[in-house]
Amino acid sequence: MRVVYSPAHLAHDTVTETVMGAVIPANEVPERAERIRTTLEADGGFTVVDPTEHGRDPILAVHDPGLVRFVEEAWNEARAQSIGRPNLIADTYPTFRMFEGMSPEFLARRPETRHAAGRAGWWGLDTANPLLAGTAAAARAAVDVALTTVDLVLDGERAAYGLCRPPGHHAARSMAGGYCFFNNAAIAAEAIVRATGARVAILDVDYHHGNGSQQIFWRRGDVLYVSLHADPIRQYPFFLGWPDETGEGDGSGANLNIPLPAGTDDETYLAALDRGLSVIAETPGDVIVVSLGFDTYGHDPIGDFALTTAVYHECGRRAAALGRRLVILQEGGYHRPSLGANARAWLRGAEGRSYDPLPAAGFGEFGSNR
Ligand code: Q9C
Ligand code: ZN
Repeated sequence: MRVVYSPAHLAHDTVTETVMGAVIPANEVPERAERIRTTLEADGGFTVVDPTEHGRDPILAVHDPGLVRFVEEAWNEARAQSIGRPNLIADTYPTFRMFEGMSPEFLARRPETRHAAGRAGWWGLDTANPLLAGTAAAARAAVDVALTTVDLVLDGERAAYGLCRPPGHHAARSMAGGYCFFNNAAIAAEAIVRATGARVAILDVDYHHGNGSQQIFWRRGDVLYVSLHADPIRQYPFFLGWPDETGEGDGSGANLNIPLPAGTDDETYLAALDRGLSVIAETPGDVIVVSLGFDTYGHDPIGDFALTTAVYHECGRRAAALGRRLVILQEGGYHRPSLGANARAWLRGAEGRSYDPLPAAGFGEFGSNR
């Protein structure tokens, strides 16, 4: 299988994030993608290829131009405003309650502040997307990785894998958040719709609900969004991901949320996956965009599921068994020692290769995240 990878992600070299205000070592770090790449290279069955440049237009097909401008300008702007921090993290957000009573027309005329941290809040959901000197280039490269993966599949590959970093599924039309800047999977799905005229399904198996992907296609019947995720009653993104969110207008019935409890194990997960896959099978279309996360793993530091490496092989096998072509894009997954083995298992399953587990070398099953 072809693996699309760009080293541009290395310059999005996050060091810290905050949890409820406390500074902690970042979870979404360059080592994640490097672990996956090196494990796939060592397997021998994968070929790593460079992305090709696709420009801004496919990004603007799903995102507000203001968000794209913000990501491109923010770092230099923060420097120009003498905000001398290693990274830019917002602390003030325009929650909708601030505007209660104001008409949509009035609201649409609220000007964008020029303060760099204010802009980060205006275009952001939360504090989990630190912006650094290399962020804009990395976010652009992640989109090129996704679109090159689309090209490979539209040119005839049954399946291809885009090692996107930063991830994308929390980024909505006008909003970054949750380690995400541009929504790689949504941009890929939109590009497929435009190239083929056919319907596309997004299968989101990251541990978190992909609020951004859901929002972008909420009123769209041509892109089906199916997500398995931690129930928002206990987990980020808290405000979306509930099962009654099924889409509106043309998108009515084209959104399926399957929230899952803490401790979800392999068996429960596979039953939920089968439910999601059967809905995809009932919908016309030939390509599935997979938002692939490994924060469902039993040892993930921010998740609470109990999945094993072996089940990822079975998940990949079942996703491929629908007979559709797969554009597989990396989202989350934060237990660094296991990421390579988990990605390898999923992708080997999707390709119809045996599981053939790696010896437990490299990390103990109860090893640290380092
Ligand atoms: N700072 C993805 O998996 N909240 N994003 C984390 C700790 C945000 C996860 C709280 C989690 C975002 C792509
Ligand atoms: Zn996640």
